[in-house]
Amino acid sequence: MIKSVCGYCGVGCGLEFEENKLIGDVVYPTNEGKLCSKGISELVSIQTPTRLLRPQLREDIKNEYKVTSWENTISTIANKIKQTSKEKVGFYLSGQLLTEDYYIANKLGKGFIGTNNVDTNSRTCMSSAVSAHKKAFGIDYVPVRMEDVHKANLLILAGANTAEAHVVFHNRIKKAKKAGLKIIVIDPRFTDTAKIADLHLPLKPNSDIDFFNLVSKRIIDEELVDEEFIKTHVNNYELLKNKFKRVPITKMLKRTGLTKEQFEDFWLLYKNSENIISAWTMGLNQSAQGVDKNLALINTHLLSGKIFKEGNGPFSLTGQPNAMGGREVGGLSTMLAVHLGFDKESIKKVSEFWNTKKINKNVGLTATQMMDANLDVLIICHTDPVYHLPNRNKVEKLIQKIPMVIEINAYENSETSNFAHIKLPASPWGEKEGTQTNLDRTITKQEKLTRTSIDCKPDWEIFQLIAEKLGYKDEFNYSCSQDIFEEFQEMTKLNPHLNISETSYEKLKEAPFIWGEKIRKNKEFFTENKKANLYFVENKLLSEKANLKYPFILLTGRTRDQWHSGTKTNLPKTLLKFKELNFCEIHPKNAKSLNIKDGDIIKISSIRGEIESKALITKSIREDTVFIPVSHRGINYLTNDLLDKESLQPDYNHSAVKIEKLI
Ligand SMILES: Nc1nc2c(c(=O)[nH]1)N[C@H]1C(S)=C(S)[C@@H](COP(=O)(O)OP(=O)(O)OC[C@H]3O[C@@H](n4cnc5c(=O)[nH]c(N)nc54)[C@H](O)[C@@H]3O)O[C@H]1N2
Ligand SMILES: Nc1nc2c(c(=O)[nH]1)N[C@H]1C(S)=C(S)[C@@H](COP(=O)(O)OP(=O)(O)OC[C@H]3O[C@@H](n4cnc5c(=O)[nH]c(N)nc54)[C@H](O)[C@@H]3O)O[C@H]1N2
Ligand code: SF4
Ligand SMILES: [Mo]
Repeated sequence: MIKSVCGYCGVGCGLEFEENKLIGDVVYPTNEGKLCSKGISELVSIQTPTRLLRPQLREDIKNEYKVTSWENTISTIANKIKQTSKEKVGFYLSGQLLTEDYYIANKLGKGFIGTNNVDTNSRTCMSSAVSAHKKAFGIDYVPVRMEDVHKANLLILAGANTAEAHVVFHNRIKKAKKAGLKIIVIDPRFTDTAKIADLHLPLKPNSDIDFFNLVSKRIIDEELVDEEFIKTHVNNYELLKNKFKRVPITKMLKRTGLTKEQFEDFWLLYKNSENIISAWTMGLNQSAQGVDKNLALINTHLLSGKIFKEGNGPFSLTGQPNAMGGREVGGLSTMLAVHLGFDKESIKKVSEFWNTKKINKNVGLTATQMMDANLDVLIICHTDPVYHLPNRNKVEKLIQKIPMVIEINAYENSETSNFAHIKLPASPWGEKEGTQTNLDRTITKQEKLTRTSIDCKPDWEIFQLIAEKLGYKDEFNYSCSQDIFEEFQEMTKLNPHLNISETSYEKLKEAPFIWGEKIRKNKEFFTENKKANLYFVENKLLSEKANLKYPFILLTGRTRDQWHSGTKTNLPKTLLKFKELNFCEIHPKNAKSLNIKDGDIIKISSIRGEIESKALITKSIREDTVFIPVSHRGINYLTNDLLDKESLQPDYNHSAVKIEKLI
């Protein structure tokens, strides 16, 4: 029997593999033996005919790909990089990469090619939370663990649909509910998660800042502020107190679209709860004010002192399996490595550690900037930007201007593959080993369960080959992923709060390791004066607005059994019984006025593009919105490419669209 971990979502469920079968690991702390349909089907996805199995190359994207050798593709890439100025090279990585893969790519890009254009699809996912954590706590740190739901009295889920996106954690929430946990869901849609809520608040899209400001005001007005905690642990309270007090109730309530009664129902549950966790995901992060939305929520916990206590705290739920590990390594272009930035001292430390003089002192391009930056070489690994970036028609135009696009993927049917010149076959989950950090800082070892397909290589080996061809053989001299992990562990000592060096591959084979537990025990913040920062933020109403021509706001999100673009889950021979993947939720009133019936094929358009889908008429959606899941591969032809100005995360969820019936 081999123990491993699911490679899909941030819950990171433990698995056991025996005689070609996968089951949940009963003693694993996060899932206690449970798995969702995606975890159960991990093995199926390795055996599909859509696997990418050979390196392929073409000079022009109008041509067909031709199968070629590793030697040829790696030489072509290295030669091109040598001829290109370093600021014209970009690495587009993924929160689904293992820590070892991430580490190597970051070291190669930032340390040796000398470009900080090393970013990740986590930019579209977690970057607002990262920025807010750093502003409020002085460090990118999640102060809550999943097991805390059993100690909480109230769980607020804001813009998070755990029933479909963090399925096994959702089971745990249901268990806690049976033992008395109260649940409030704040989401414009009546989601599957809302079905288990004691209270659902269908607020207007993008009014979360107004809502949480009302909560902060009320905490202050009713003297529920934890004065002692504030005195020792929080900055700016006296300075901002009156700003919170002056928040205009009627105006803010109107903006949220909630009634006074709904807010009072919320408040009754809130003020009577000793221990409160507020968890959030894309409904807050993916916004033109994603960082501010995060801060508005975090404020409520700092004011009431409900943080760093069991069963309490602001809980950002990471989406991808290793988005957290990527942050630890330094996989964002706005960070250098191991939570260090681009200040002089950090650059010196990292340069010495890697024994390089090539590190550039300026932050690099973000994933959301790379397409529009006249790059000459773009290496895309374990992600599908043509599918996932907003305003796809524009992305398709821009990517065609990049002379060399390299795609490292384990499957051949990504949307990006239509725009790449070189495709390199990676070994997927099950054919490789390495580590990943889940949403509550738990580091787990993924094990190799079957042989690696002949011409496929683990992602780290592919970066190693490129490094060797560029002349960095000694600097990238690793014989296995353990070598890399150990170097990374050594590097984390440059930033001692990352106590990752306390574990080892041997120990991880037996049990997971949770980093940063001392931080919450010692109530440590990492700002200059070691206190957390309150920020007063206001809703600037930046998102695209519905108008006469495009009268609905499009919300987007997950479906339970599908993983994003579906290369691994939407398979012909899948064991999964899919929930519907392609639909557009429309309120019955709108359906009636547009003469649309359930199941009708409809056209949805925005100012940027159009797609077709199937009408699903439901009262679970607000009248001013429609919902299309990201399992519709064309979703981003519609979405707006407006970004949060600090995190540069897209405002995916708030694009104005219209609907027409197709005859
Ligand atoms: N409209 C809208 N757009 C969104 C979002 C939204 O909510 N709404 N969400 C955003 C968010 S949060 C995210 S995280 C992104 C996700 O967007 P993507 O990351 O583009 O989605 P995936 O389909 O998960 O892409 C992963 C790719 O990795 C490949 N792969 C699988 N295994 C391996 C491997 O072992 N090695 C390598 N090299 N490749 C492998 C898969 O075949 C697939 O092509 O989408 C973003 N886009
Ligand atoms: N089955 C499955 N699970 C997944 C994934 C997958 O592809 N498939 N992907 C993983 C990844 S990478 C991620 S990032 C997570 C995402 O996890 P979640 O964010 O929980 O999933 P979404 O379905 O994107 O849910 C976002 C919710 O925000 C709501 N929302 C939209 N706008 C607003 C707003 O302005 N305010 C509020 N309060 N809510 C709003 C939407 O209606 C939606 O219900 O899921 C992870 N888990
Ligand atoms: S909840 Fe997430 S980690 Fe657990 S089995 Fe499902 S997809 Fe995998
Ligand atoms: Mo994500």
